[in-house]
Formats: sequence, C-alpha cells, structure tokens
Amino acid sequence: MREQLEQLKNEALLSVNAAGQIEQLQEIRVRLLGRKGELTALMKGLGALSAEERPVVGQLVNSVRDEIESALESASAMARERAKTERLQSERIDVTLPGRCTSTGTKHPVSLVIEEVCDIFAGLGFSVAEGPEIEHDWYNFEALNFPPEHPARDMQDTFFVENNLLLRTHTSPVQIRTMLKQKPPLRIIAPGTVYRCDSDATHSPMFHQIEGLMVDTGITFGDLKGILTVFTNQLFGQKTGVRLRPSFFPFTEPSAEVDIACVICGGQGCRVCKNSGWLEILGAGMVDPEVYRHVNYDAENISGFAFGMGIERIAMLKYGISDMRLLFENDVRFLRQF
Ligand code: 2NM
Repeated sequence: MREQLEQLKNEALLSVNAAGQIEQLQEIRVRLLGRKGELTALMKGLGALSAEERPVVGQLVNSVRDEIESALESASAMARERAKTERLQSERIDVTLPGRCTSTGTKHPVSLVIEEVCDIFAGLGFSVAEGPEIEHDWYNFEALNFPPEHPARDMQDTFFVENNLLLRTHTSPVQIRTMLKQKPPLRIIAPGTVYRCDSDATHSPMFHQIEGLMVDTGITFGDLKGILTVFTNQLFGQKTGVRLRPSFFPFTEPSAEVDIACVICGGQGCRVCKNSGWLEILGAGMVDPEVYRHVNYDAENISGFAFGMGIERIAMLKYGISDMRLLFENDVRFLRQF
C-alpha cells in the first residue's frame, strides 16, 4: 500500500506539472482526490491493515493528500496568473493610437455662392424667405402678371405635376407668398431650386436662383441701381463696372438687365463675354402695379423693386468653371477644389 501511495503521488505530481490549464487541474483533482477518486479508493484498503500499520499508513495518506493538494494549488495559481496575463495581452488597447479619420466633404460651389449672396444682402437689411418647389399655377404665373397665353406657361417650358400644379420655374412665387403674409416695408431674398423644361450644353432642367424684393414708401429706380451696384461690387470686386440695359418682364415695369464688366477679360472682349466686354448677371425692375393688385398692396402709396439671378452662371464666372455640367455631375475630384 505504501508503494501504491508513493506511485500515486509521483504520477499525480507529474500530471499536475504537465497540466497547463485550470480545467485540466480541476479534472486531476476530481480524478485523484474526489469522492470516487483514486486516493479515496486506496484509503478503503486501510481497514485491511494491522492496528500498528494503520495509523502510520493513515498519516502517509494524509501527507500524500496534502502534497498533491498543495501542488494542485500552486499549479492553479500559476495557471490563473498565466490566463490573466494572456487575456490582458489579447485585450490590450493602445489608447494613444490616433482615431480613424473620416474625410470631411466640401461645400458645393452653388451652395457657396448662395451663402455669399445671402450674406451680402443680409448686410443690406434683407432677410431670407423660402417656399415650396411644387407650386400652384396662381403663385408661379397668375399673380406675377403672366398673361394666360404666355409661352413660359407652355408644356414645352414648364414641368407640370397635374392640372394647376407645377415645379416652380423661378422663386418669384416665394415673394408673392411673402407679400400675402406681410405688409410693407419688406426686404427679402428668396434662394432656391427651380425647374424648366430645358436641357442642353448650357441649360439644366434643375438649377438655382436667388430673387430679391424691396417694397416701401418712396422706393425708386435709383434705389434699385444703388443696391444692385453695391451687391455686384461686393460679389465681384469694387472696381467691377456695372451697366443697366432696358428689358422686359411681365412682373416689372420698367425692367432692366444688369451687366458687369467681364470678369475674365476686364472688358477687353473675350470668348466668355462673346467679345462684348460685358456679362449679363441679373434681371431687375420696378414691381408692376398689377402684381401689387394680386397681393392686396396699395400701389398708390408704396413702390418697390425686384431682381433675380441664376446661381450656376454666377458660380461659373466667379470660379472660372468652363462647363455648367461640372456643377451637376458631382465628381468629387471637381468638388474638392472648393
Ligand atoms: C427677375 C427679374 C425681375 C421678380 C419680381 C418679383 C415679384 F414677385 F416681386 F414680382 N420677384 N422677382 C423679378 C424681377 C425677377 O428675375 C430675372
């Protein structure tokens, strides 16, 4: 029995030393020291020993048990330590690593121009007004004094949604809506997307406009010229020449086109200005009394001017963009330049 105990101990210490993981050590403990374990089985043999032998071997059993116990204990402690180190290693996070960069976008040149124009007019006391892109015929044409047979009302020029509903062809309906809600004095600009049934190298069916309106007592054509000169000088530079040419719009009388000296050639004549030295950038005029009648303004006691400009054209001139399609293709290699 002594030999059996000795052998059990040696085998136990060997397998404890060979075991690397807590689970394996746990198994060894159960196999040797458990209720149905090998040492427990050996102890059953104590009863067969003589009275002198029994306490001696009994003590040996205890010391073998203690030795295995303490070997298991220190091996377990080591295994736990090792497992902890491994876990700390595998879960290690370097908090000093810089985070992943998300690349930031850039503003579209059309947005940049809208922002700049709005800023200039904000400085002149104008506030921004907005309205729906799907409009009623009445706000888009009727109230603006377009005669019933005007070509702009044609299917060829306007996108109709249904009978009297259409995609606005300009932002003027915003001015109509504002005048219906607010009494003079009024100073607003209306930036936004507009739609015309027109698509070729120089026309997009969707483009952007900013229109403006100032109504008060005693507003004259001189105010129109002054405000628009200040505006073009701020947008294109103090020395930019400005000229007005007579024109026609259904909603203004008198009406004018506003030209600036060509920003490409400085007025000498080039391809961009078609050798005229001038670039048309605005339409404007004194609001027709017929428009005031539609919004219940008293045309006898107030007056005002309105103007409108296409943003794509201004963006092209300002940033030297040669092809309007670049503004709609949204190629990031192009957009990143702004
Ligand atoms: C333009 C040119 C001239 C204009 C007129 C109005 C309104 F509603 F007040 F009558 N809004 N916008 C106007 C005038 C627009 O764009 C070329």
